[in-house]
Amino acid sequence: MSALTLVIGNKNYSSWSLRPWLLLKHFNIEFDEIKIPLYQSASALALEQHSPSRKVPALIHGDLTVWDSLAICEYISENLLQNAGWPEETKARALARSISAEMHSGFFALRNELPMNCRCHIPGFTPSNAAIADITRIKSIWQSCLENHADRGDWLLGTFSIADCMFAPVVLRFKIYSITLEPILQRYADNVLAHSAIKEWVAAGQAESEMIAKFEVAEY
Ligand SMILES: N[C@@H](CCC(=O)N[C@@H](CS)C(=O)NCC(=O)O)C(=O)O
Repeated sequence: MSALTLVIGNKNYSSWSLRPWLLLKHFNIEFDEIKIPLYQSASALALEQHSPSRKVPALIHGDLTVWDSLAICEYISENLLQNAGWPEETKARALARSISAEMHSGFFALRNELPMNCRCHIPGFTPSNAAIADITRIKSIWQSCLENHADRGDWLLGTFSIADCMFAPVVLRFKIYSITLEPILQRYADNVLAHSAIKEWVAAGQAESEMIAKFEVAEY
């Protein structure tokens, strides 16, 4: 058993769980997983046992529990990666933190209307105006990050960072709901989708059998 355990929800649905999971996988950090299938009769008790917020993800490291996706990513970067979770350069690091925090605290319409569901593909989806505004803002963030850091690599800030983990579920949502992307953004999305850890997560999510009705968005 590893000293590190990440408590997650269903891989098919739990976008918050994916974020620190991807960070750990990308940097080849060994960890155990406890998966709590959400919104079932046993879920509340299991969540209460593992997470002070009664939500996933939570990270257990020895006798310490850290909860909430962004706090977990910060903890991993600081304590297990010698800060490699964030870009080294000050301005890029500030930008990475800003867009990660914006993702963490916003985009409610996108998150509500376009829930992550790895088993789904919805070709004719029409987002509301509020969701379109979220999508437009995300595209603009990606575009300016990619254009300004292309000399350092293919990720949002050039090198892979927590910002890519925070936006990875959005990449999946754009694919699931067939959101059209400009070529530079599509290249980024394809890069994320080609990541071995993302492929592993999606395959595991697709193999799950639990159904959560409110995340099963019908075509409309
Ligand atoms: N702000 C939290 C959000 C966590 C969250 O909402 N997790 C959902 C699953 S993706 C959850 O645990 N839902 C179970 C419940 O509310 O009962 C984070 O960033 O980790």
